[in-house]
Amino acid sequence: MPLTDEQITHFKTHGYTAVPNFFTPREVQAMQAEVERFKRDGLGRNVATDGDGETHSDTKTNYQVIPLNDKSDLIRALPFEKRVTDAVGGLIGDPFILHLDQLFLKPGGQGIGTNWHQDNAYFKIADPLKGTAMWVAIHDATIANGTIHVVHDSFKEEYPHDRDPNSDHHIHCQVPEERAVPIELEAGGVAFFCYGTAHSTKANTTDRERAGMAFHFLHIDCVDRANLIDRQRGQPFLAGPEASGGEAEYGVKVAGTWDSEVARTLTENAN
Ligand SMILES: O=C(O)CCC(=O)C(=O)O
Repeated sequence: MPLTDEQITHFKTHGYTAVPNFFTPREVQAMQAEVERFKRDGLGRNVATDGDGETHSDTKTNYQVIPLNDKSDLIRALPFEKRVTDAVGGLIGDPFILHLDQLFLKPGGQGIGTNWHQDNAYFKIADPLKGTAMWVAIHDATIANGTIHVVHDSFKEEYPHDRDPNSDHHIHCQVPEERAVPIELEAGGVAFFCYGTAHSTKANTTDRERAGMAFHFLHIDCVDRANLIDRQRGQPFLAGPEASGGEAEYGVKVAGTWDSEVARTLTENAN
């Protein structure tokens, strides 16, 4: 089990836990190379707006790429990695699916945060501890460059949400700021926070870019099979009797390919 009992208890009691060094420096290097390719190929878009929720900003950037599994064999393989499925199973219980995968990139200087929100304001699952995000620090994530922040114990509360005027599609809420906790992580560290935990990132005030990759996992009890699982969209079963290692959803065996994808990515980028 990649998580300690203490980390699991903290998640179940307070709604989040941080895990330093979850990915190795070599794995981080491969993920960073993929992020560079996403940028080069223009696979994402700036979702920041100038205060009206509509007008795209030229001065502020929140560069989002969603989904990732259709753009990168490396990132598609990541949620199948045993370290990940063991950790997620320990937190929300088996069986579960990959619900979402996305990247948020904040350029130095003009990168803005993603405002406070509870993922459950979007997804409305009955038990907010049955879904979790795994937010991966692709670069060192510090207070100065706007790392992820969470609100302690906030999964026990529901905050009213409305449209965030600084994003073309996100929602936001007010939170008890005195309970906000910044989670600083070296690249490769991860933060798990359940669907009820209010979280945000902040402006990147440094001159170097910072990216976070967010994977969301949902217990099968909370999956509306009729509406939610669209196998073509890549929401694979990752654990439990229906898990096929990706074959059912992607038509190829993805489970077990993480190490070879890391090696392939690094080789391609060395040339
Ligand atoms: O990295 C960010 O800016 C936002 C992350 C987020 O909202 C999430 O992981 O759910």
